[in-house]
Amino acid sequence: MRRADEVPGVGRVLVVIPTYNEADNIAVIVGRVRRAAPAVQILIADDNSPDGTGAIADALADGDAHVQVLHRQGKQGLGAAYLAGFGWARERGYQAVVEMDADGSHAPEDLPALLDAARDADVVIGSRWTRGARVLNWPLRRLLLSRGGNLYARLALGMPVSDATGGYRVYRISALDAIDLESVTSQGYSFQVELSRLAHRAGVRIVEVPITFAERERGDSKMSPKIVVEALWRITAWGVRDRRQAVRRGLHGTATGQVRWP
Ligand SMILES: Nc1nc2c(ncn2[C@@H]2O[C@H](COP(=O)(O)OP(=O)(O)OP(=O)(O)O)[C@@H](O)[C@H]2O)c(=O)[nH]1
Ligand SMILES: [Mg+2]
Repeated sequence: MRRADEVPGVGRVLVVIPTYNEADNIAVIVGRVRRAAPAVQILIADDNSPDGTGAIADALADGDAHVQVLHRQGKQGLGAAYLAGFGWARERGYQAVVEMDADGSHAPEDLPALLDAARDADVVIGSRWTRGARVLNWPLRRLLLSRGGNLYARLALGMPVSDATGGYRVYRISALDAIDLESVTSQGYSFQVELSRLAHRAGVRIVEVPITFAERERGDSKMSPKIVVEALWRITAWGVRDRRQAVRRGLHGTATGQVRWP
């Protein structure tokens, strides 16, 4: 393995980009990642997009040894695509994976800062809601949804994370090994909250880095009321479960201090 394919202090890094109908975006985002972070490898995890994203991804992979494609049978949700990408990375000996949307909301130009932070962390969360971050062109209802969702997640789960719903992250494979990924049940965006929670409970080092987040310019959002409802009820269920566990531990005198009450 050439050292040029390693990120100093982190190792071999795979950027997983899940796609569903991102034909207008995928080539642009891949080009930006290649320029911003030439050492990383890219895996496009496409759920058999009807708009031909998979064929464009194949053409990109044919022309660049740093790009590969994981074709999946059909739309199974963001979480399932990421889990498949994580497994792919682990099987091939990568030391870290990056989660990044295809629509340009997650600026590849921020990736070097995230990878830099990963030198001293197990999980790096690109945050929209920490000092120095910027959110561009988002309508008020999306701002409110994100702020409200994060506030609720923080209160319900007691996590010291400003952007538990954000999907621009670096995970060391060793951190994923410390998390029981088999137990993950989220399909949509609650996947990000679920992984934040599991990482926090596993006691791995989580660091947040401010990012510049921009509204997608091309293509359609896959955000839906169903995804919001899934996130709300799952966060509530986890919060209730964590409190029950904390109470039981307290009763038996074995509280670990892992679960923090808001
Ligand atoms: N493989 C796969 N990718 C998906 C699926 N659902 C969404 N994605 C991808 O996940 C990323 C995030 O989805 P978006 O539609 O941008 O969701 P969002 O960022 O919450 O919504 P917008 O801000 O409106 O863009 C994009 O790269 C999508 O193409 C899915 O079921 N399978
Ligand atoms: Mg998006």
